[in-house]
Amino acid sequence: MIRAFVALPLPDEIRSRLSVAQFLLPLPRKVPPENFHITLAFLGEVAVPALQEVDLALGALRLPRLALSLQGLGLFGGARPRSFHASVVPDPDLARMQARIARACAMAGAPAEARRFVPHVTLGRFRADLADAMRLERSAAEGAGFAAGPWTADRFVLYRSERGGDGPRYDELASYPLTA
Ligand code: 2AM
Repeated sequence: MIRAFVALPLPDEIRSRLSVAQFLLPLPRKVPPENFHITLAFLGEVAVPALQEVDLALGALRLPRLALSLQGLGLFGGARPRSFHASVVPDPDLARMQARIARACAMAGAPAEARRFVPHVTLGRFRADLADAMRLERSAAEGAGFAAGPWTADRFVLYRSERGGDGPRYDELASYPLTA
């Protein structure tokens, strides 16, 4: 079984902008900049034959390039935040792309975890107590002016995620071009 997900990688320039923003945040555990990405479909543990079907299905999709931007910082998890992120500016073409990729994965036998699609780049994950939560909320509010991009997304990637002591390690299993 392989723990897998589909995501958009980020260009170096956007990664650097995010790591500067991240440096200034009081995050207990920071996602390393090489791990920054925009998740499109989290597949969980997938058997190798199903993953091969997913690869074929994703390779057969013809999806357009997208101009994407980041705007603002936020928290997921309500009163007990679990993660801190930069928000992707909502884009109907991105939502369509995500839906088509999720459908292709499901038809290939690896349904994505059902979560409402809120595109973002996770900067830190943690278990926050109330004091941390308030500090992080303030940082998110102060980060409302954070903006990066636009950049052109010209590919999407099937990643393998391996859990390690220092956090997960992501490897590219396959890359699929987005065509103009
Ligand atoms: P997150 O950034 O919002 O935490 C790889 O783990 C990617 O898949 C992460 O970006 C993570 O989203 C996303 N993901 C979605 N559901 C997940 C789950 N149940 N477990 C781990 N990662 C998940």
